Amino acid sequence: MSRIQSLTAVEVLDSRGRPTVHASCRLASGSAASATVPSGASTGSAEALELRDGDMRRYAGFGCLKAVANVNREINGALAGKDFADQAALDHCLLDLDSTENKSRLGANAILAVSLAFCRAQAAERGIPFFRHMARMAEQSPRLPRPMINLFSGGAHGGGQTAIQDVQIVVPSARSIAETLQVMADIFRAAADLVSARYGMRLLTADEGGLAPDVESSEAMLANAVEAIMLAGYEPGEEAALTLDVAASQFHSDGAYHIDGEVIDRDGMINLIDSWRAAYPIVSVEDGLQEADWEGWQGLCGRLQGRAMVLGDDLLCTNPARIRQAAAENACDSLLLKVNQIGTLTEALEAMRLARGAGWKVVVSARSGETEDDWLADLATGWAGDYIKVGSITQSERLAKYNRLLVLEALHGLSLTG
Ligand code: 2PG
Ligand code: MG
Repeated sequence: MSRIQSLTAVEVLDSRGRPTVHASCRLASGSAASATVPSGASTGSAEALELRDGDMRRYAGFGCLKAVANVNREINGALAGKDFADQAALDHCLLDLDSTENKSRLGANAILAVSLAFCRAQAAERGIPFFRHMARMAEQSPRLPRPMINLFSGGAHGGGQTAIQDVQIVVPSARSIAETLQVMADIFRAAADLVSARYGMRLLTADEGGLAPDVESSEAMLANAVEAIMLAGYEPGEEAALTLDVAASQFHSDGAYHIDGEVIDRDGMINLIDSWRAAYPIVSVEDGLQEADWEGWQGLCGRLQGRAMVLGDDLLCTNPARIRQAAAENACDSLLLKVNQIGTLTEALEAMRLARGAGWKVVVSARSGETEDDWLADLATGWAGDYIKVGSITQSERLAKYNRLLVLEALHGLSLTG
């Protein structure tokens, strides 16, 4: 049993300079911990509600003072002095208190910040590292996830110069996090030189620290990525493969996809993705179709199955009900797990278990608006995610997570998944 003594929150800023919620949890035993929540730019419509103030005089309406006040007053008032056996007990209490379908009353940002801070405080109370506490909660042996690292960004993350949002690199042959990051640094440097020579671009980075050159087409991002891999001295596919976040909902309107000056339908989109897969070493395709096209996702999954992962982000929103539907309909074969899409650790763990039960892969993901907090690295390791997606190897809000993985690898004798 852990007794909460106090819960407090503060408005802090994320990597885009937008407010977010930082919460602290003090237990009666004297153990205490804090956590900060991230925020997305290309959000799925089924995500839990991030409570923003809407006061245009502060941070263009993005202020989080209401969410912060909800922690300091109502949540603290209801939970302080109470005992909780475990994370599930705490989270269910938060859900009951909010009592809405999508956490719109108290805000998923307020609720998740408390859920995470309590979890860390319990780990401290038990005197064990956070990843180990997460592993016990999930009844898993901890394992390091394989990073999917951002190289190029377009779409909502790169100022919209191309339709597709992110081209990432995985290093399938790497035996450690350290080796993965070293290979990735070589590829990033080669890519930076390449885009500077080809597009006259200075080294400016997108939301997640990836390069965002003014490419002529989405496919040019793929070709440039393969060229950068080779320039860095690696074998495309074997030593460095591509994963895409198409984020197709972002360029779907009026029943069609608007991509590279063309207007194409669902079948056109499936054919285009499959042609990319045939021409480039692509091992995973996230959000290849828009979030409401369940039938189309079945077609895409049928086409790519066994060749590349069909990864659901906006389609699933880490929502157990949507994951059940997707598994029943064969709409995808892997889950992008973003804790703030659903709003509590307990529900995120349920999402993870459902995905595993369906035989899916799980990619634990950060958001495009992040902070220096590194809890995601412990979660991905403790819950033994197959992959972790954090963004580029530039910018400290990204490196906080990679650096934590390096420390877990070096000091805790953990090894890389799969
Ligand atoms: C995504 C995420 C992370 P955002 O679409 O997968 O890259 O972006 O946080 O903007 O939703
Ligand atoms: Mg995505």
